[in-house]
Amino acid sequence: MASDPQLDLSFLTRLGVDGTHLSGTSTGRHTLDPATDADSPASLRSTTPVDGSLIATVASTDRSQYEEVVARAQEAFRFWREVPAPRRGEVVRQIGDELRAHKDDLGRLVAYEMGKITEEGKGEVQEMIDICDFAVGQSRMLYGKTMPSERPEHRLYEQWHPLGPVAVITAFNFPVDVWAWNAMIAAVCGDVIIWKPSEKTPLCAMAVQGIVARVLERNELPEGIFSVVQGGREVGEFLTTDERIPLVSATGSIRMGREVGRTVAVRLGRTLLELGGNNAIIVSSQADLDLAVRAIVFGAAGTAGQRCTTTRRLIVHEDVFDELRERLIRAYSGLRIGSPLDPETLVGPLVDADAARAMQEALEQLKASGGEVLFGGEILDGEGFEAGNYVRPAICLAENDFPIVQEETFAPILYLMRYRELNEAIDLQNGVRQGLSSSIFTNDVREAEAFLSARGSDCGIANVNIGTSGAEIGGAFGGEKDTGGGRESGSDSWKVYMRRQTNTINWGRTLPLAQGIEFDV
Ligand code: UN1
Repeated sequence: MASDPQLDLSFLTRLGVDGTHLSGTSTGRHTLDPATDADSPASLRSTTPVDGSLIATVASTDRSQYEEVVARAQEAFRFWREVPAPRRGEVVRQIGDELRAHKDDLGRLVAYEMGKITEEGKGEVQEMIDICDFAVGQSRMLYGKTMPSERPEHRLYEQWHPLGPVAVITAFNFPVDVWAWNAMIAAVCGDVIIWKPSEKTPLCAMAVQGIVARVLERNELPEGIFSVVQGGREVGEFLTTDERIPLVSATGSIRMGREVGRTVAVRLGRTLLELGGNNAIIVSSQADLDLAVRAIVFGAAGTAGQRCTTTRRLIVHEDVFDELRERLIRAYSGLRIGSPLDPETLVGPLVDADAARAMQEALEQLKASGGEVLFGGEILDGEGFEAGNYVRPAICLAENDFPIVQEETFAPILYLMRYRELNEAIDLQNGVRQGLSSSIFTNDVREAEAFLSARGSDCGIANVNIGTSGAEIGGAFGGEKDTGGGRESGSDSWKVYMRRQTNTINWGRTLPLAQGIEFDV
């Protein structure tokens, strides 16, 4: 393995995550000692999807370490909330600069630990840099409104204050970026952040924490503005049940989101949920098929189908159905599948062999419902594919109401279905429990506007002539229905990380009551 020139692992050293057994729990630059030894079941195993081999074990956070992390976070919050927001923005600007300096290495680590191709790994780091830039600007725009008071010599306005320690629970598929969406915005808002990354990608979080820690140190800022806890469900529950954490932002499956939502709701905390998608593209008879094919292949096969915005369903007008199907099969036949570290590769592995098996089960269920696999779907074997997690992206014929089509299978499976009238296509598009992303390909402005209107797509994201994945950070990101309703990243998502205070000031010499009430004493 080491003799393979593509497996130059020096980036691990440069990112400070080389070693065989690591402690991933940290507050700022302070790494808490491993609570467990490497063989303990409480250690996480970070394996690379490249060949399934072990990169390192990482100690899980135990209860006493967790208490230490929260104590430091609370202490840091008491300081950080008083720092002027533009000064907080300056710290985030420096984090953006550090990320720029480490973009290649961190992008490679993302590829190595999670399995997306290096180009997309670097794209993920670029998205972190973009959100840093956005957050710097936002730090000068935490606007509250001033309203006219109904009473004379009164001023009525609102202002926004930080919430406190915010938990950010992230998924393996975007192991660094989704943290940044949350953490960079929350940081300029004056919150402190406790991150629980996926158990499958602990090293990515450690590397990011190392980058952030340097900035904290240079600016002599307290430990605990940014912390990391590592572990599975139990560590997640430390956070969701903890009344000291006013907001839990969680990305992952619908099942996980329901649990997080329920647990946090019981203590009347807030959640920001970004859960599964089941995203469709409608291809009209008026579509530019050249554009559509490129967008569909990137959306459905890119990231090996492991984005929450992945295109899973294709709803095609019957007039262009046969042509589009053939063009897609041709495009899929040319997709280079291989190591995510090879610059020639377009489709990397699935995260692990379990995911490949889940894909096989989904295809079996599809066939049992009467669907058909038109292309691909198999697990690849042979040299380089020994780990059992490389698959050929699949194109299938399906009906929207097949049970498996209603599910999000985190793998590259594209379900094709046909339609005749646009309303029918929109009903199919909306006819799933999830509501994240959606698109239409059409050159007909009436069709496009109908799709975007109140009777159109019911998703949080609705696009025209671009695919379902690859959203920019400037917009609010998230979806409706079982996707959880949360909005992260751009637009006014910052408000989720703050508490709103309404202030009324009487600068007169009398005490008029609102609503004209007389109450003389
Ligand atoms: C995710 O899959 O959780 O829109 C996030 C996109 C990316 C983010 C996806 N910017 O595809």
